[in-house]
Amino acid sequence: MEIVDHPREMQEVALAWRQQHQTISFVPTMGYFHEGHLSLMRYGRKQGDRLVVSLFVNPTQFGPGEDLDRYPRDPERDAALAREVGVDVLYTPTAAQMYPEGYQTYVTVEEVSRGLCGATRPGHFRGVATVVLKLFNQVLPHLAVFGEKDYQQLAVIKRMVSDLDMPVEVVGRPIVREADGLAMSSRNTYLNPKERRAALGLFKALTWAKDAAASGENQADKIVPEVIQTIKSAPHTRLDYAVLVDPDTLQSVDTVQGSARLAVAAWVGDTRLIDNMLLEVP
Ligand code: PAJ
Repeated sequence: MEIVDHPREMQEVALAWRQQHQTISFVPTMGYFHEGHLSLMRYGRKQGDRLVVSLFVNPTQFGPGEDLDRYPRDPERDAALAREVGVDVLYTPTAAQMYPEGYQTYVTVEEVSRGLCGATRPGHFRGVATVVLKLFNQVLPHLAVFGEKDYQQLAVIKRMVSDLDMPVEVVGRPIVREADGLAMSSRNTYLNPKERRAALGLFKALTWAKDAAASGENQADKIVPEVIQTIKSAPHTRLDYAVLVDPDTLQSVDTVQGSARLAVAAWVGDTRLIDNMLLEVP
């Protein structure tokens, strides 16, 4: 595995591969790898001749007062895990290389970015879309792999790629969970033992809703209030949102027509957690 830390060098490596007709899979990350990240890498490994993983804690997607400074980091462990998966290049640019002095270009995906996490974290998806577009231009992937854990992020990236005619295929992969159901996240490390137990409220609420839908309940006004109640009643927990949405547009729906996504976000202690689940009504 090679570690590349400069955008120009990354692009040269990618261009050389492309000249040899090799296909490039790409997994963008902010590091502190867990099984969720590794599952994306293993998928990317199988799909392409070459696999690039980027590790960059992107400052433009963090708002004032968010956790940019304390975001968990362990570059040596990450490099060892990436090597085990068979990553060809671990790409680790610095903020100064990504956003040199004078930098002023940003991408806004208007509507998909607006609700859900976009409402609580203004500017977040502008930062995400911008850095992902830059990374695509540096890594030149044929295939880019994202997790459904960040469901709105996946929808934003798909929209951007389609709107801007970008020659890359975007694939979303299932959420990887801890044994008890908590969605894996680098931010779970912020939780103390009491908060870690309380954090299960999100999964419990989503699972209840999935079961209710599977038993034929298709009305949002029957499902969502119960989900809100379950999350609110977990200790140390403050609800941000619980919304039933169309899987592509992320507009909220009143009725589950076949399938819909239930997306939730809550603070457990000071840690903001997100999760979501596919609801299917037979
Ligand atoms: P990060 O939070 O490090 O996540 C990197 C990728 O891993 C994302 O596609 C995310 O959806 C996926 N992922 C995280 N937890 C997962 C889980 N439990 N199961 C499956 N996939 C999971 O998302 C980002 O970084 C950044 O916003 C980024 C796209 C790199 C842009 O800066």
